[in-house]
Amino acid sequence: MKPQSPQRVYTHPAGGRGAIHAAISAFYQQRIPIRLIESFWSANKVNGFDCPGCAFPDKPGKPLIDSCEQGQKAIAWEMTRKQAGADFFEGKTPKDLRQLSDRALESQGRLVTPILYEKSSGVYKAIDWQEAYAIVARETNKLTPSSVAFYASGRSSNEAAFLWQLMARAYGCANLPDSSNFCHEPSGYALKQVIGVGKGTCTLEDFEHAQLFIVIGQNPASNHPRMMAALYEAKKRGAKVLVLNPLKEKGFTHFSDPKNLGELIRDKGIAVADAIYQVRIGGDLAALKGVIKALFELDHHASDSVLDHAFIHAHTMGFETVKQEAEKVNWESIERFSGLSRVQLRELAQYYADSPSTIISWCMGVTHHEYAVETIQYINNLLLLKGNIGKLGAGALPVRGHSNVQGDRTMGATSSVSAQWIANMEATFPGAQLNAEQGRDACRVIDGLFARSIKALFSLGGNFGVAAPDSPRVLEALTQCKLTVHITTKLNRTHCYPGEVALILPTLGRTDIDARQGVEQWISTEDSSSTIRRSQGIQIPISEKQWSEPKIVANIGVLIAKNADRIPWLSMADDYSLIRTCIEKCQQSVTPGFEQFNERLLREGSFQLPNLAAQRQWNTPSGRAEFRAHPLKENEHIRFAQSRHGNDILILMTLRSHDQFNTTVYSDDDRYRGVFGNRRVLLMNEQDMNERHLVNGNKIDIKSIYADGIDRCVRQFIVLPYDIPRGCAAAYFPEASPLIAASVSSGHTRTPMYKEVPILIC
Ligand SMILES: Nc1nc2c(c(=O)[nH]1)N[C@H]1C(S)=C(S)[C@@H](COP(=O)(O)OP(=O)(O)OC[C@H]3O[C@@H](n4cnc5c(=O)[nH]c(N)nc54)[C@H](O)[C@@H]3O)O[C@H]1N2
Ligand SMILES: Nc1nc2c(c(=O)[nH]1)N[C@H]1C(S)=C(S)[C@@H](COP(=O)(O)OP(=O)(O)OC[C@H]3O[C@@H](n4cnc5c(=O)[nH]c(N)nc54)[C@H](O)[C@@H]3O)O[C@H]1N2
Ligand SMILES: [Mo]
Repeated sequence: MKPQSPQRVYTHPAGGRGAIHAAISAFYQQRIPIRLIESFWSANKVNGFDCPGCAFPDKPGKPLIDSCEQGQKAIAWEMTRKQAGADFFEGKTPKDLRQLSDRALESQGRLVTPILYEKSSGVYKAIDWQEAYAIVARETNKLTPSSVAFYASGRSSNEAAFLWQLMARAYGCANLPDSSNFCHEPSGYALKQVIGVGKGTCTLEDFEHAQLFIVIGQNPASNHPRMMAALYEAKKRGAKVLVLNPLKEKGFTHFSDPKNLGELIRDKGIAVADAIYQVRIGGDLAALKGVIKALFELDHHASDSVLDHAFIHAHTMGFETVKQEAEKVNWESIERFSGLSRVQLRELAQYYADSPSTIISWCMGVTHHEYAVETIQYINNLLLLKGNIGKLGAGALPVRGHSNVQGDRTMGATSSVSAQWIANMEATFPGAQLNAEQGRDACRVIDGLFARSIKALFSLGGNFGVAAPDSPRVLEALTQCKLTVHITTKLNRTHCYPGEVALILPTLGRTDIDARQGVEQWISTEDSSSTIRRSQGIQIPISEKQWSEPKIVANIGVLIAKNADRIPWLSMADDYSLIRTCIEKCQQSVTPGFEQFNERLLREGSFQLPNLAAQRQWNTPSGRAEFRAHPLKENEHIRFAQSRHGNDILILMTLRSHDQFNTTVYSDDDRYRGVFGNRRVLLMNEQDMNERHLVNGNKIDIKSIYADGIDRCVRQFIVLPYDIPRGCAAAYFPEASPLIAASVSSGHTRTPMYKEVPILIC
């Protein structure tokens, strides 16, 4: 009998009718009352709320109806009127909750009351806020601060993130892991070293002027649809778009902007990419080296230089080392590592040479790798060679994930901050006792959980145990904790793995009205182009027992901080402008551009932080933008696996489908990739399947091979033939996450190698 396959051909364009249909279904599925649907148009508008989807910047004068399907799904998911109340939890054990799928857990709806779990009773139950705070304080104060970790996901506001790090440090703890550790950490680290700022240098204005876009390791049609729309507009005005990706993602081959009526009627779009280079997983460093080698060849042969020697001379250092490295590296190894031919890489170099202004963007296809930092510094090398930083229509664009992940960092919610930041906090809150150490990041917290030296996890949003590598082991380790405290909008799997004492605290989301003493509060966020925006909810919360993140954090802070009276916790909780005044003080000499933070947001709704690199001011030790040369190296973990199993090893990348937001899975379909009704699939090259005698629809088990010898396996996945380079495979996050070793991470930043997993099919 022929095995059943969830694969179907999707002939429609990405975007287009499908996007409108999916957005409408999301409103319907989440039972959003019709009268509230118009409020969706308040997303990213002055007096509206910041879209809780991705962090791609938005146009100030965008049309009334925004066509971002993904943003609308994220909003519908948050605005749902469904609720998981006291009745739902009453008498349930963690085992009961674990029976539910991830989707079923979140589909219960918004959390509306604090929930307590105690190992002694074995069940969850609803409690009131005062009791919840008293328990958190009692349990936290029993622990040594260094054994506690405070995790933040990137959905919170600047105000909540600021209080979060203040609370942790005032309690005596610097362990502040955040979702950036799992995400763009290598981008910030790599860029800070070479251009002096760890953020992207582009604005939306640059998007409108760029002549060439090189999009590396990113799937914007699914994860940053507003960027996809901007690429589509750029293409229509004649700009070129090149893609480096193992997959020919649908948005690049066939996309229609849902706002284009003609395309909507014809159900047809355009090919946005001029070329897609199907690089091998982990092959980008080699590919970039190839492009640079080809660029030097072109420069050598051209009568007019293709490089911007004036810029290189005036602004950079290290040019010679990169040039020598480009001469030294041979085409054979570039081709072997990248999986691309020299003809392809020379073609890419020619496009680049011909473009007067180029933006290079990247996302997780670059950062979730062993040599992420080296690769990003090569992206920078390529940009510097043609002076593509600090020029209109050009720049480096690490496209952030969560809507406020960049802002959380600017607010110091991270394990490693500058001495100036601590000094400013001490000056802002005289007499407060703050821990000034460098604490544990996410992977080091996971080490601590495994070693039992981390005994409590606080989390401001997120789904730590599922987002983490080695997720089954991390979830299990959480149950060994003394205390877990989650401030969250909805229920997720991490909450089903409680510590001995556990609290789940229901919070307001971005779309909810946050009234304090009768006055509506607003919060702020920062997007990928460093624009800070005011955000105000528009929906009456479904329960009076949902409290805002700043209020919850401040109420815990006042109970656990040392010298708590030196910080005006409760006044800040009642008036967020006080928090913003403190933020402004703490940003002095740390982040330029925070002057009159509160007043400007009140007056203007948004403003952009200056980016020194974009003004060609280099805050590096040398005072110049730096070229950095790195040799090509094998990924040692892949090499180890190959030394044991030879060519049977495939390299696996774990991806998002079109219908999920990280660990929140909206449906089992991934329509752009033609996969329907099942997420437990492995996308493979057809020849690799033939070699293993596999056919479309076969069920397989997958195990990963690492030197630590730990058994990591996922079962009953379905193999699907797919256009992917030989030796490479893809599966969805988080279904395939149990295969990923937490101990194996990028050398510089300890970002997990979510996209470079050596696997065997069995
Ligand atoms: N709707 C929606 N929006 C989101 C999210 C979501 O889950 N849903 N998540 C948000 C978050 S937190 C983030 S970080 C971003 C994630 O946004 P993306 O980075 O676009 O998401 P991934 O699915 O991880 O996709 C990575 C892409 O990199 C490619 N890739 C994998 N390995 C390699 C490689 O070695 N080289 C190259 N060149 N390409 C590679 C994959 O084929 C895929 O196209 O999106 C944000 N926005
Ligand atoms: N295998 C694999 N693993 C990965 C990745 C991968 O590509 N592959 N990607 C990694 C990346 S890039 C990231 S950023 C991480 C994401 O890791 P996390 O940020 O930890 O995970 P999310 O799924 O975004 O968190 C979703 C949860 O946040 C809560 N939430 C939603 N909105 C709010 C809010 O407004 N306030 C509060 N307090 N809570 C809220 C809800 O409970 C929801 O269930 O995952 C990482 N894990
Ligand atoms: Mo992310």
